[in-house]
Amino acid sequence: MAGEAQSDCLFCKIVAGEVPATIVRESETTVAFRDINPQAPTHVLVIPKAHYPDAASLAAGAPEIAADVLREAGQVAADEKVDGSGYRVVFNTGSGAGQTVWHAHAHVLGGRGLNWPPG
Ligand code: DGP
Repeated sequence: MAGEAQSDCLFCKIVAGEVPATIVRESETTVAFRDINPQAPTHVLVIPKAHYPDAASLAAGAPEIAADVLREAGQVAADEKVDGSGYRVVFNTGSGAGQTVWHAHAHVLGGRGLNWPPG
């Protein structure tokens, strides 16, 4: 069923506490933790606790939780004090766009200049 934890999903395991992560924020519906391979001084992933494979399926299946993810992304930026200088929220969606973990997640990147267009 949509939203149910998947036994083979790395981020479901982080939600369950079965895989360690440096958690920086948690809400009723979301968890935020530091990316294992940071691409900027601040690189935090915000994920829904419920399993949706990507941002589009999250937005379609649980729009209120998608809003929670975006709100938490903004809170991470404020906590990390990158909101003043500017930060980026990225949902890689599909393997062609670089998605490698099939549990929806927002990358929150900041603390350095960010080029546009992205690579
Ligand atoms: P994406 O490529 O958009 O699917 O992003 C997946 C991100 O997940 C990638 O930046 C690296 C991060 N990641 C992968 N495995 C782990 C892990 O075990 N722990 C943490 N904290 N991050 C991970």
